[in-house]
Amino acid sequence: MNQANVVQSTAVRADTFLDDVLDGLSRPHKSLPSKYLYDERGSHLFDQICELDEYYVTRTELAIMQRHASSIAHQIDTDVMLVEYGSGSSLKTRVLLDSLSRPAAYVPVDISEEHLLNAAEQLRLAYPDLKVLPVVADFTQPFTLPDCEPPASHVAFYFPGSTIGNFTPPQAGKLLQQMASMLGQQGGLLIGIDLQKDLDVLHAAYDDRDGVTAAFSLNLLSRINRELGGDFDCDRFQHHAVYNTLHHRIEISIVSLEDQVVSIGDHAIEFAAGEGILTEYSHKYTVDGFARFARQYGFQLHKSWTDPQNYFAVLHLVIE
Ligand code: AVI
Repeated sequence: MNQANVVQSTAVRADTFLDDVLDGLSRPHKSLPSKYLYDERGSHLFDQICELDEYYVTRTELAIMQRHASSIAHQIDTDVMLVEYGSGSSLKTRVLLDSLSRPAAYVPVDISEEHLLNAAEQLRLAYPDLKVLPVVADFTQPFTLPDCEPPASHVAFYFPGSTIGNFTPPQAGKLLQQMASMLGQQGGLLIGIDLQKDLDVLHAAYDDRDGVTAAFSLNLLSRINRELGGDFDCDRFQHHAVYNTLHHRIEISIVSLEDQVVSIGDHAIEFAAGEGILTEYSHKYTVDGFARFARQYGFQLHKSWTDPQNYFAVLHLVIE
């Protein structure tokens, strides 16, 4: 594809990986940013997670989108600039695009340029009449929306997958605030959120019997070994996923099975037996709770759709 069509918004800094890892592992409660779970192998493992019987999230959201496609598209309306937070490689995007009449442009936003451009190319082939204007950016930071001709009448943000759940409430609030300030008065946000449910269902979804989620977590240690010269022995660590009923979130950590010292380049990191590295939160909401939360940042719940089991919800929020 023509590189000139790509809007490069935020420079992506690779050299911060080491700083972030050393910073996270030197804290009293060790942690690592979840964005580093998604290297090539991690993304591949995440695709496998999405196919698992236990991981209801992906298929449930897709089913909601399929079942309510026309009603969802109706809220978003014609001449829209649809801006997706993510590369747009999922089936959900296509369900939405299939149902929209006359979108002015489709703008996928992703930090991974290669992944973004591949997905954009696939969409151009599938929708030859659609203007696809990819933006390479870290969407947790403000970015510039591309111009399109003729201009769109309004903007709709699409943030599927319950990815918002991986942010802490302050981070999610900051993102919603940024979205609200980028959207005009006519704009809206279509967002997927995972709902609170039976603990057994949640535990199985984040610690599946085939160990795919465990491999996804532990790949972060292998990535540190590969890219930063670490010497983690993955057999001496274990994936751990537990639901925190106070904060309504799955907390995923990698737990050291013994006292040990790990090197990353010249740095030595000590682990006590049972000590964890927090790698991910996955918050679970109620529709009302999320609507209340979003209201603090200028959004009002306009409409919501759920599945028959009430496992997942897609919300349309508009600027108040
Ligand atoms: C990407 N995100 C919505 C997933 C989730 O369900 O929170 C990440 C995940 N981590 C382990 N399994 C899935």
